[in-house]
Amino acid sequence: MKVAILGNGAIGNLLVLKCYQIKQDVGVFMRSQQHFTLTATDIGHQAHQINIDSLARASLSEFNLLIIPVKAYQVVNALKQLQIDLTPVQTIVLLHNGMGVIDSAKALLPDNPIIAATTSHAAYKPDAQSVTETGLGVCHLGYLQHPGAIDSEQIHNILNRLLGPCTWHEKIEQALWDKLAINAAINPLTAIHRVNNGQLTELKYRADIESICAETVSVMTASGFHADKSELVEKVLSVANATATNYSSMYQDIAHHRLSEIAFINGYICQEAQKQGLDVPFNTELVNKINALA
Ligand code: KPL
Repeated sequence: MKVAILGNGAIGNLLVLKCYQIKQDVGVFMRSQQHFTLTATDIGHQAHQINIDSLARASLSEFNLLIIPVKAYQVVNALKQLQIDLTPVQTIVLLHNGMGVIDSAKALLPDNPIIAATTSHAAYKPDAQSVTETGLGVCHLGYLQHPGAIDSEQIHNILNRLLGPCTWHEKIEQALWDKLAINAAINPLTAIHRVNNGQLTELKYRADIESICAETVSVMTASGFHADKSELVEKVLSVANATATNYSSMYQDIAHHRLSEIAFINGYICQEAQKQGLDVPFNTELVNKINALA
């Protein structure tokens, strides 16, 4: 079983570390061919030096499983570029925050098994050649199309070992929405107020969290998904608490003047609200504020 990872973001590098720990051979594909030593510090503060030789696109077809842990806004472009070198027997895993790329991914790779995944495993990338595992989490996965490839059992096994504990879903969209609903409150508020996740549990942010969650729940419910406002507010506060010292990915993107995933988180809520004829003024304002900061 050959595993490949696209890109060297924080989660991509974390997956390289996990492969190294379970002695799974892994190929890494980057924008340019590079050779470097990744310093990967695990959750027990142990640093590992891992040699990375990024591969040429042409060798992509040798891999059974390709994990794509890039930002939501990079997924469609990445798939367009990979499309020609992929064969239909290769399983693709999409692993990013936010929603809104599923239809494009299916249209670009109509014959491949595609898995969507969402994880709370956390990592921080202090520089291009280092990664630090900052939190052990869980992973939710499910097929978007073509389950049951010949090697699916082995693929599940590897994903369970790399990203476990894993929950496999018949319908992954509910789990993707559940994660998006948490990100929709934590990510923009931490970026706008320049606070870490833990500070959001202060009472002064409660009204904003409640308003965002109320809108998210109304859109989820109208779109046919399960959602409950008090459960969601509780969940947001518990994730903020559990990741108290983390700076959210959106905080970091804005602080480093990088593109944020706002269009795929609160922007996605606005887009789905429009389809359902709902007004979501709080989410709209968050999108505008984050875009103004970018
Ligand atoms: O997923 C996250 C993110 O930062 O994008 C949370 C759960 C908010 C953890 O920081």
